Amino acid sequence: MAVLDHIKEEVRKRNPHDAEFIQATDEVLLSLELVAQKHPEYIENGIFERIIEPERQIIFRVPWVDDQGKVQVNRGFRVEFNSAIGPYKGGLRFHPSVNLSIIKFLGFEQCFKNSLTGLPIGGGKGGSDFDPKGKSDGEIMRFCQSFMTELYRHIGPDTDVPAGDIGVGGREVGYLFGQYKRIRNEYNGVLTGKGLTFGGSLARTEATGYGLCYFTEAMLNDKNDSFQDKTVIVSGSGNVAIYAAEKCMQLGGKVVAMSDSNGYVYDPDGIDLALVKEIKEVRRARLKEYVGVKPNAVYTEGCKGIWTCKCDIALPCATQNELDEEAANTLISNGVIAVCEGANMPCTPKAIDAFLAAHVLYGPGKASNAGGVATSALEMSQNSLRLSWTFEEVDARLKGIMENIYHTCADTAKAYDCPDNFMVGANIAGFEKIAKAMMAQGIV
Ligand code: NDP
Ligand code: 2IT
Repeated sequence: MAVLDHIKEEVRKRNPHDAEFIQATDEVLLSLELVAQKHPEYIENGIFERIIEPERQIIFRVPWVDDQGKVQVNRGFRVEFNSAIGPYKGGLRFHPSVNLSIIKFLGFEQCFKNSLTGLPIGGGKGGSDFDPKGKSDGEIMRFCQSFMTELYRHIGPDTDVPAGDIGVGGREVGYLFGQYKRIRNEYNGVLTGKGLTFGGSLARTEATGYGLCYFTEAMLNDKNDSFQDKTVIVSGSGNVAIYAAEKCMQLGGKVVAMSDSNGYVYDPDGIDLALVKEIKEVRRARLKEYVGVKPNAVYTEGCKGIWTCKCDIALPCATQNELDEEAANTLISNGVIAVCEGANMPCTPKAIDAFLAAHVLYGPGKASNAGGVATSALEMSQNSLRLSWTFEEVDARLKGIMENIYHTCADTAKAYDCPDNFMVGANIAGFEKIAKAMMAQGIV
């Protein structure tokens, strides 16, 4: 029996309905077996039991009034997972599928990701089952104001610093910030992803997608390869996907397919990103409209089919469990050489096993998508300094951080006799910094 099996059992006993949380903790605990065998002091000090239990979980009612004058009620969450290495830090997700399991899995992943950035940020996540689709700006504003009217008491620039995630972008962060400032009468860096006129950082919008490509490029360079002339699939067409596609093209790759939750477009001429931005960012419309403008492109209903498009590199940037074993096997038989996660936990455990077995380079999200939160931490630094850095300066720091994360994962994987297993490398390297800080701070 593995040393950490009883912890896995404990997770199941305590969280019987939380499939995503169990999936995320199982993966990390499996990697940490190797650490547990080497470090009995972590077992003696209950580090594993403590690291899988959130420090605080907040659930609250969010009442608001829609444009028809009808009262609506949603559920709000903030899971403050681990503050050993810094204030809780992580995004807010507004999507009808949001529940406690999803927020806990995201908060758990965030702890290791934030640790890997090398910056002083702990892990947390929040959100609501509110569906922003089809809502007016007024409805979004009233919802955000109601959400913050409860959340404000739990957060602060040195306590817990939320940001965006699915369904939460610049517009929502603006409304949330306005309400926080009004209630607290304080102007500070309590949120990141803010607008550039009120404390936001240049390059934060681009950071997750750009960072994903910097990580992928570092991984490919290590094998004497690069994005140059590669065919690439990017799933999703939101914040992460759009800027992943943009950087990929700048690095010489050709993106041929993108998706939204309804379906995907395949464009043999290469995706027209200006058109995708116009459809998704400006008009908040459906990706299907792409083919109305680009007759050579094909739209197919259903987002899962995107993985049947032939590619060298796949960048899943939509949501959890969007790429399963069947999709992985299709990608492998089509000759994929690298899969890097822009989304959180987009590949199922069986898909990951398939990639590792086939020696496909696999970049786990907690490493490869850490550029967003890393740049959020740079936004916090700029807010504390009360100044702003140039785009080039932030982008250069982001690139350095992503290359460093790649090498940390690769070196750690080697040190634990699992060369090229960046999942094991990321889980162990992320864990080690948190565990050392927890050991030093006593049983808290
Ligand atoms: P957005 O809301 O900007 O975009 C999400 C995209 O994914 C949309 O194209 C959306 O399609 C699609 N999508 C969402 N849910 C589903 C679903 N259930 N099935 C199929 N498609 C879906 O979010 P982000 O780009 O910010 O986030 C994407 C992923 O990246 C998430 O996993 C997030 O946790 C992760 N991430 C985000 C970071 C950030 O800085 N924003 C940082 C690190 C990770 P549709 O438009 O139809 O809803
Ligand atoms: O999953 C993530 O890392 C994010 N959604 C970004 C979090 C942040 O605080 O910038």
